[in-house]
Amino acid sequence: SQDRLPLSQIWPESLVERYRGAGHWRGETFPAFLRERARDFCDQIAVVADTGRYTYAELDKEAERIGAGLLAQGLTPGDRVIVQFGNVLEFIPLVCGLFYAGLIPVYALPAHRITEVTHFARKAEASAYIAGQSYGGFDYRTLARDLVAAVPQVAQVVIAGDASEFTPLSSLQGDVASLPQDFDPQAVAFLQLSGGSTGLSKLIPRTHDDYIYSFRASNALCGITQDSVYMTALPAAHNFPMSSPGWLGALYAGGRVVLSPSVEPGAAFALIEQERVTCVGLVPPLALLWADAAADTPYDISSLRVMQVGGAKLVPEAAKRLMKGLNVVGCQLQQVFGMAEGLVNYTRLEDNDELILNTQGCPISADDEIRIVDDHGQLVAEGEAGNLQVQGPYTIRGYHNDEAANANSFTSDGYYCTGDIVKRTAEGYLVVQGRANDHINRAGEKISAEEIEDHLLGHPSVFDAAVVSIPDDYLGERSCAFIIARGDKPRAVELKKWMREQGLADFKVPDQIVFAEAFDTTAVGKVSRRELRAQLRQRFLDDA
Ligand code: J2J
Repeated sequence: SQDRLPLSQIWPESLVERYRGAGHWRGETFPAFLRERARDFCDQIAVVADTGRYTYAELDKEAERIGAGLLAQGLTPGDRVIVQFGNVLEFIPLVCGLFYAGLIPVYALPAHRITEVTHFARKAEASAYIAGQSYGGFDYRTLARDLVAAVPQVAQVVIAGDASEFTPLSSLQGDVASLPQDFDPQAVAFLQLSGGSTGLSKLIPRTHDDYIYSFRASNALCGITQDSVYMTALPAAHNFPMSSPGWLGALYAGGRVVLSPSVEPGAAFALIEQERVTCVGLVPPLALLWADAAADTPYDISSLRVMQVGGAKLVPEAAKRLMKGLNVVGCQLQQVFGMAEGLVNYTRLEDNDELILNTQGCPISADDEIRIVDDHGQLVAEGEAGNLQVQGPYTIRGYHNDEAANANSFTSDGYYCTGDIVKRTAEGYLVVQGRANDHINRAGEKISAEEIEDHLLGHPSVFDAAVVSIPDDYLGERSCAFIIARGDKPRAVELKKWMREQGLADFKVPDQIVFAEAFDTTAVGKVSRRELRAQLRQRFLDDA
């Protein structure tokens, strides 16, 4: 069946026994826990968004309607369904409905465009695409039309809002008795997206057992209970606000999820006051923006107890400023260093300031096995920086349908090579030093240099291109494309406009374009792309 992991990606039996024995894997499944909460917390509010709210009982009913309706449309349990939504009310019951129907969500981000979504549809062999009519000024029906033309296997399109020629989400109806009853906790529940360190994003198969463990354990480390109100301000489909502990953690605890359509402090603070939000997860630039705005906001945000910051490095100086700002409103800072492939590290709420300011936390689980190795795979001395590798009860052992990536990203003994360079402190906390591969972390949005270079080379006036990350005060890193023109130099604004017209996520358009006469290839005859990128980056920084 399509929702089973291939044999090569299943955890070895000895680990399965260990994870079960330790109580990490409890045989829970998404449909089972959601139905249980619907019973236990029926009249409590589960989800709030700008257009309305659902109690747990209403969420359950709506999920049943959607799940049964999708099966009635001809989808079969195990089919992959691409979902692409912003932070809107429909997203949560839709995802729950897919779980109820045994359909496998593939989580596209709202910023993704036809190029990315086509890639996901092909890799996942998706049968359906479900999106909101529009979000952030973009009409997803146009994307849907291009997608079905490019990937005929996508036979169903369902749209929330004005669906045009497609099936309206609100019209779905089916026989609730058609929903499957038995779920395998070790089966794949959904496909998450990788940050895409090389080339296009890869698909990450997460099972019921492993993912539920990750947010159940996160709840305990982040103080999430049935009294918690968790705000999703980053895109709800991203792994951080979904599971660390995210909106799934909040639902698991019987708490309340508040979807903020905006990351702008004014709008978000109004929601925090209104819903008495207790916890929110942000990327560093937003966290700093919010902390500054908190100093003289007219809104009462005193309910906020924990602000989590992750997705990109929070440097100690920024952390200090942040902590000061948060202290004023009685809110704690928690650093989060995680990845959609699995491993998540947190500073603990009871940690001293020293650890919270200077480290990215320690792993969720005593069974997260961390190795820090040099470029030859040898363990580095304690306290030295090296490549972070991990295996554990919620870290994947292979990407979905991607042999080439698997050969590069996993060791022969099943560890995931994160691509992050880290140090470990005496306390066992990790400090992120950088990345091993060429990849730009633009305020938490990951961009592969290789992918952007490939796109740029498609332009008739681009002879060669090298994309590098440049330190940026606000974004942490920004992207800079060095370009050798073919014939007349194109104008930078035209190149950027052309990139957008290729149907690429906006955050991948280079922030800066610098024309070069030639790339230095003298050193080793034919310089590697990595070496070239490093040279260009250094030259740029020296000139600045
Ligand atoms: C430095 N780099 C970080 C941090 C992630 C929780 C939190 C974040 C993500 C996430 C996530 C970092 N300092 N605090 O999925 O559940 C960089 C690393 C990492 C990559 C993963 C979660 N937190 N990073 O950001 O899959 O390079 O997940 O390998 O998008 O982000 O990116 P992604």
